[in-house]
Amino acid sequence: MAARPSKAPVVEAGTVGGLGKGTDRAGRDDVEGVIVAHHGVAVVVRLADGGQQRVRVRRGSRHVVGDRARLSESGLTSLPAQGVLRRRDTRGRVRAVASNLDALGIVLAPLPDSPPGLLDRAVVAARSAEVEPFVVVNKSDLAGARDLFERVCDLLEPAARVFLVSADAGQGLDALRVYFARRGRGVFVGTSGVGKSSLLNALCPDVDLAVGEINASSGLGRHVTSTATLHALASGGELIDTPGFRDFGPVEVSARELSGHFPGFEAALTQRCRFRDCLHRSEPDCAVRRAVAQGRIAPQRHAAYLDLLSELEESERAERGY
Ligand SMILES: Nc1nc2c(ncn2[C@@H]2O[C@H](COP(=O)(O)OP(=O)(O)O)[C@@H](O)[C@H]2O)c(=O)[nH]1
Ligand SMILES: [Mg+2]
Ligand SMILES: [Zn+2]
Repeated sequence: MAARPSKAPVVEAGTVGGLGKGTDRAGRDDVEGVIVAHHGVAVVVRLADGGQQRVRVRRGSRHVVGDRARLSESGLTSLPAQGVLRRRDTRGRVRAVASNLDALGIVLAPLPDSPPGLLDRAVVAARSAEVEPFVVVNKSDLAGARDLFERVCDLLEPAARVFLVSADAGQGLDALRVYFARRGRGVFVGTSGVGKSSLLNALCPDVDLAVGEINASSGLGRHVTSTATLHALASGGELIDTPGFRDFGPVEVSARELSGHFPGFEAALTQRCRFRDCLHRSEPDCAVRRAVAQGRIAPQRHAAYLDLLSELEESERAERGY
């Protein structure tokens, strides 16, 4: 997929066009902008005046789409960011994929089914990064969509917004547009085939992403040249597209913090457990286990929490080397 951030001309670093007014080429006036595309060896910076500038960067540089960055004679410097979405790459290294996010949209559909735990992981990852999670149940035209929507609402509302839409039929999208206009910058995650690219196309018609492109190529996204691109929505807000983004573990949350972010535990945890560091596994006088016993938390939800907890403990042990 090629990045198409090109309402304004893209200019190679070292030329004058596209730079902010009054910029001094001797470097006395640095310019600031937002990184709107990342192509490995180059990034595209959107400047305050709407112009764009392409800047060469070292391969493996830490610039992330969504970063505010300062451009000077000495190169590009990303400023500290919040709301950073991270994942592990194929070699197990933690990588930032998008920054300064306000919202993380988890896309689900009746078909294809999403891997078990994806929704929980994504919600935990978002909350631990202080990004607001929301859910888009796509393909409302297919049987099973309403059931899925209702299940997700039971699980997440009122803690998170849930939308039922059809990207292909253009249904339910206005509510999503209003949400983006209010929240700001978002990103979609979800398993391949649920309709992330279709949603982006429907919300930003200028973008024209190849739908199904990753499915069609056996190389699982090897043909994708950019790691991410940022697009402005005509109705307000922004969307970052991260091709090939499929599943992720909550890479930053500790086993201790997990329950505080786990969907469905919010009400139970307004009460205290006997132990302040309770992991809600088998400790006595535990608020979560009490909620399970009283039917306020489904046993399957507790089991899902325990699975994720064990997984986190496992990776914490692996990182400490024992
Ligand atoms: N029935 C139906 N199919 C959809 C809808 N939205 C997307 N699709 C189809 O789902 C397939 C995968 O969509 P795509 O956007 O590539 O998914 P991605 O892998 O998550 O980016 C494509 O064949 C789309 O046409 C929808 O609302 N209803
Ligand atoms: Mg896609
Ligand atoms: Zn407890």
